[in-house]
Parts: sequence; C-alpha cells; structure tokens
Amino acid sequence: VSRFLRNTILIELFVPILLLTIGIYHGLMQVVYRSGVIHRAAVAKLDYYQGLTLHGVINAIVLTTFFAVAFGHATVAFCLKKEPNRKATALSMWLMLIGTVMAAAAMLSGKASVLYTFYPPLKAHPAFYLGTALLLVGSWVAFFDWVAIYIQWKKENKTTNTPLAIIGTLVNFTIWFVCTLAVAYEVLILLVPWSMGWTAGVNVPLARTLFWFFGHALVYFWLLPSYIMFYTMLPKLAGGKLYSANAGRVAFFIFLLLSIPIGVHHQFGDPSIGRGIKLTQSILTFGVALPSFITAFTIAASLEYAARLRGAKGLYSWIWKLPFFRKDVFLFGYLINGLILFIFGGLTGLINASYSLNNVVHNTSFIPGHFHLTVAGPVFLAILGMSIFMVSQLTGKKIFLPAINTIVPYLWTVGVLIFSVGLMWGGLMGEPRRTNMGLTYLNPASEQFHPYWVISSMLGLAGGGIMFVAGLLYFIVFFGTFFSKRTAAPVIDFPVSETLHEEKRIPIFDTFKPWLAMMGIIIFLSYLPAISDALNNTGKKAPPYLPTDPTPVTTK
Ligand code: HAS
Ligand code: HEM
Repeated sequence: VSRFLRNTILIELFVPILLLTIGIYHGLMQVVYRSGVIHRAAVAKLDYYQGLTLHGVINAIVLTTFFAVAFGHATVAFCLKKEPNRKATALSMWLMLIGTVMAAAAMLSGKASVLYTFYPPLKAHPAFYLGTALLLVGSWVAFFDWVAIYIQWKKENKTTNTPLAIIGTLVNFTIWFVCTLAVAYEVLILLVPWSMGWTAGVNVPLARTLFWFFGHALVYFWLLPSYIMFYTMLPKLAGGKLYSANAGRVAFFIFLLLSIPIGVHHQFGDPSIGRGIKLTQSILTFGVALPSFITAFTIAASLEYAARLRGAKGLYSWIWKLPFFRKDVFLFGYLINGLILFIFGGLTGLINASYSLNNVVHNTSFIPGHFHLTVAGPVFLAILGMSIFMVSQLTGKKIFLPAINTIVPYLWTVGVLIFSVGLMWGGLMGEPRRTNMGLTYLNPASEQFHPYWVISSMLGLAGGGIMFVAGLLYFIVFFGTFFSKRTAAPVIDFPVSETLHEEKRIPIFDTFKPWLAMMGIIIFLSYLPAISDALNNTGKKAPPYLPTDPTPVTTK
C-alpha cells in the first residue's frame, strides 16, 4: 500500500475519532439531562439541543461516513490489488474534511441546533446544510473511483467471482448514492434557499419524505461495512470457515433492493401520507429483515464450525470455545459483541416496523433504545475495532494497552444493554425522546414531575455512564497506538475467511445490472405515492423557526 493511500486512510480515521470525543461527551450529557440529575438548559455554554445535534451528527453521520470511505479504500486496495486514483481520493478527502469543518462550526456556534434529522421548519445556518452536502459529495467521489477500478478489474477477470467484500462495498455505496440524491435535493433545492431567506416557505411534508427516503437507507449504509467484516473476517478470526459466501451475496443484493423503499416507516404518524403506502412499506420493512436473518444463521453456523474445530462438544456449550478474550484476535471481541447487541436491535426494529405497534413506541425513548442497540452496537463496535486494527497495521505500531483494548467491547456492551433497557422500558411507559426531562418531568420542583420515569431514566444514566467509560478507554488505546513508536513495516492485511464448501460462481450473483433495474422499479413504485401525497397534501408552506423561539423568524 502506497504512502499516499496510507496517509489518506489514517487521516480519514483520525479526524472523525478526534471529533468523536465531543460526540461521546454529549452522549454522557444526554443521559445526565434526561435523568434529572441536573435541571439546566445548558452546560459549559452548550445547550441541550445543541449537544444532541453534535451527538447525532458527529457519531452517526460524520464518523460513519468517514469510516465507510476509509474502509472502502482499504477493501478495494486489498481485494482487487489496485490502488484508488490519487486525484479522486484526495478530492474526496478534502471535500469531506471541508464539509465537516463547515457543519461543525455551525453546530458549535449554536446556529444549527436542528438535530441530525434537520426537520424544517427548524432552521439552521446555510453552512450546516452546505457542509453536510459536501461531506456526502466527497464520499460519492471515492465511490465513482472504485466503480471505475471494479469495471477495469472485471474486464481483466471476466470469469472470476468478484470478492464478497467488493460486492458488499459496491452494494453499500450504490444504496448510499441513490438515497443521498433525495437528501441532496432536499438540502440544495428546498432548505438552503429557504435558510438564506430567498424563499419564504418550505413544504414540510415533502422535506420530511425526502429525508426519510435517505434516512432509513442511511442505517444500512452504516451497517453494511460491519456485515462485510462478519462474513469475510469473523469466521477466520474465530478459527473456522464461512459457512456460505453465496448466502452473503444473496443478503447484500436483498439490501440493494429493499434498503430504500421503506423510509415511510418513520412517517407512520405523518397525516400527509396515505395509509396504503404506509402498510406497503411496513410489509417491505419486514422484507429487509430477511438478509439479517440470513446473516444471523450463516454466521452462527460458521462460529459453531470454528468452535467444533477447536474440539467443542454439546448443543450449546460450543459457544465457550470461541476466542472471546484473546488479545491477538481482539477484533473478534468487537464483532461478536456487536452481533449479540444486534439480536435485540433487530427484534426491537421489528416492533417499530409493525404499523400498529409503532403507535405505542413512536417518539418515545423506546426508539433511541432501539437504535443504540444497532448503530451504537454492531456498527459502532465494528468501527472501533477496525479502526484500531487499521491504524496498528497502517502505521506498523503495536496496540497500546492490549488488555484494555480486549475488554472495551464487553464493557461497552454491558453499558448499552443497561442503557437501552432503561430507555425502552421508559419508552413503553410513555417517556418521550429528544426531551430535556431534567427541566420538567424529572424535576421535583416542576408541576409536570412524573415519578414513574425516575427508575427507567436512572438505568439509562447507569448504562450511559458505563458506555462513557468504555469510550474513554477506547480513546486511550486508539490515540496511544497512534502516537507510539513504529515497530514494523506498514501493511494492509485483513483476515480472510475461506468458505466451508467449494462454491461455484453463480453469474446472477456476480453482476449488478439486473439488480439495479429491479431496485429502480421497486423504489419508483413505492415512492411515487408517498411523494405525490407530500406534494398534494400541503396547505401552507412553513416559514423558518429557531429552536429557541415559537414565532417564525420572518415575522420579527
Ligand atoms: Fe431501525 C428507527 C425498523 C435496523 C437505526 N432505526 C431507527 C432510528 C435509527 C435506526 C437511528 O420500522 C431512529 C431514526 C430517528 O431518529 O427517528 N430498524 C428497523 C428494522 C430493522 C432496523 C425492521 N435500525 C436498524 C439498523 C440501524 C437502525 C441496522 C442502524 C445501524 N427502525 C425501524 C423503524 C423505525 C426505526 C420502523 C422508526 C421508528 C419510529 O417510529 O420513529 C431491521 O433491519 C432489523 C433486522 C435485524 C435482525 C437481527 C438479526 C440478528 C443478527 C445477530 C445474530 C447474532 C449472532 C451471534 C450470529 C432481524 C444478524 C451469536 C452469538 C454467539 C455468542 C454465538
Ligand atoms: C441520541 C446517549 C453513544 C447515536 C442519544 C440520546 C441519549 C444518548 C441519552 C438522546 C435520547 C433522546 O433524548 O432522544 C448516548 C450515550 C452514548 C451514546 C450515553 C455513549 C457514551 C452513541 C453512539 C452513536 C449514537 C456511539 C452512534 C454511533 C445517537 C443518535 C441519537 C442519539 C443518532 C439521536 C439524536 C437525535 O435524536 O437527534 N444518545 N449515546 N450514540 N445517539 Fe447516543
């Protein structure tokens, strides 16, 4: 791997992880505000919604996008033995960096406290929208370059099966490219002119529908890099083989078809969208759970095989033969903990997806309970583990405090489980999300004091505190590794799982065209009614509002 690519990947890991320190700090602050330990609207001059915006945007948008691009570069270089084009790679990195700085400046100066979903009529400074757009466009540039490399590689290797990790990467960025088109339209055509004051109002249902066209596919963009690791690396780390790579191909292509046409399941409560399309997208959402079930069984079978190779006996006791605490395969610990959390993340997702049950949980703290079991579970743990792995390899440095590194994912998992149980239990008792409960419901001095939520929010605080400690330990290991002395030559050498059975190339699972056509048709059919409802159902367009003021900005 060239020095140029090495440095690019290292910058794309270092910058977001440095920002993550702010993101994790605001995670802790969220549980502190929510549980009523403090009764304040701001701490250290950063107010509640500003902190929640920083937390959501840094952790879930900036970190994940940088990581997906950095990991994509490494995967393409490792699997196809071709390095990305230098100009495209540099352009992509700079666009992402400049975009991040713009969005961060807007958030830190308090001019963009609109949360990571930036729903209008809440208005942010244009720098926030433009910065986010640049971050997305930067990631596209890297993707276009990989497509060119892949096409070239395929010409040279017509009958060779494309490596599974490359299928996963290209599927993931295709989903990303298509879904970000909608949010790019929302930002550039609807929100920026409105936030600049060039247009007086914005069509709120349309903006929300375009956001969720992007928003749920976004979660699979977060997830698929972890799936690539589960299929192509975890069985090897466990000491075994992958039960079926074709299962992985099927799973990735189903994601390609179904990740986008389900965004309306975030809008079951929006009166502007018709019931028919809500039910249709609810059913399609159950469809998108299929590739995860396929993954659950395939990976469980691969792990069982690995354990039996190590001499395990018994129906379930084989589990204890897996290398949970081995420092040399620490990545195993990060990935397996992610999978364990995802069992609960997936089940709670299916509850949300049910059109009728969604009424019970929507806008309650059940939802952050669900998504910390997913994005702060398999996604985040895979990012943490793989960034340490890549930094250590690409710098040729030994892991700093390897024993601590090995326990980080376990500590994090215990924290997330306690945190999410607290939030979800509270959610089922009606505890709201995105609310500074310390000011009202959990302030004994307030008329709105609600003692039922004391214990659940305290559990949230306890779990969140443990997550915070695990986060701190991770930072020590990450930065300690980064700044230690080089002991070996830099490389990229991922663990590669062999397949258990010899698998012939099946042409339909080694081509993109038919899948792309099907993807287009399904999206068109499922989004046409939703977009037309959003266009037809609005009476008035909304003027801009600031989070601090219930009157519109333009009437002042
Ligand atoms: Fe979700 C809301 C439905 C997956 C993230 N989700 C959210 C939000 C986020 C999010 C961030 O239908 C909030 C957005 C906001 O701010 O408003 N979600 C689903 C469904 C799935 C799902 C059906 N979500 C995810 C993933 C996320 C994520 C993945 C991030 C990465 N979600 C919803 C719905 C809402 C929602 C509604 C809207 C709620 C509302 O009202 O606002 C499915 O994809 C889940 C399928 C997963 C499975 C689990 C498979 C299990 C596996 C583990 C196997 C374990 C093994 C280990 C092998 C079926 C793969 C064995 C262990 C040994 C020791 C051997
Ligand atoms: C929101 C805690 C780490 C992603 C929240 C909320 C809390 C919280 C309490 C607000 C819930 C609400 O009132 O609605 C924590 C703690 C963390 C942590 C204690 C660790 C120390 C993470 C990580 C990610 C993440 C690692 C993603 C990689 C999010 C997102 C939101 C959120 C996307 C939603 C923000 C919004 O509603 O606008 N977190 N979190 N969190 N968290 Fe975390």
